[in-house]
Amino acid sequence: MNKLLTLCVIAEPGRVLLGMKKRGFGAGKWNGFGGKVSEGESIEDAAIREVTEECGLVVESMDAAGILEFTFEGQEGILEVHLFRVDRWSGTVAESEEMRPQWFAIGDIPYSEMWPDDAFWLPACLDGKTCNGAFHFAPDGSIAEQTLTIIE
Ligand code: 6OG
Repeated sequence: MNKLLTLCVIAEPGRVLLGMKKRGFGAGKWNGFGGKVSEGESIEDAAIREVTEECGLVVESMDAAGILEFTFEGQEGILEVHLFRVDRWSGTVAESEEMRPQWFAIGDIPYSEMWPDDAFWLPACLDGKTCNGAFHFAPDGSIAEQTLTIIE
């Protein structure tokens, strides 16, 4: 069975909020905010909960922005990551034990310090498009195979 996760892209015109993952899976990389869907929890509720836990903001409005599947050579299982674009929120940005949030201008997104799939789908997501894809990672962390469909 696929492992269900969420990933929220918090953006306003010209900039995006990313978090430096401080521990666990993906530590040392900038990413959007999200995590595992708990048992009995809806995917949307998990997305909203993770944003508040990781960066202090309260989601006021978001749209579903696609589904990305990640697999890893030599490992069983599929990570099914549900993407959301958050365009309205309240509260103030706060560092958590898991993430150090920082705003980046759209032209300064640190792709070299992110999961390598991000460079393929994040620009389209920031443009309001829906991204559905699958990325298979080689043991060295590079992408061995990928498919990506971008819907306007
Ligand atoms: P926790 O394990 O911390 O949630 N995630 C990925 N994000 C990108 N951009 N690329 C990947 O390629 C990813 N694999 C997982 C989903 C992990 C968080 O990291 C995201 C979650 O938001 C492999 O609970």
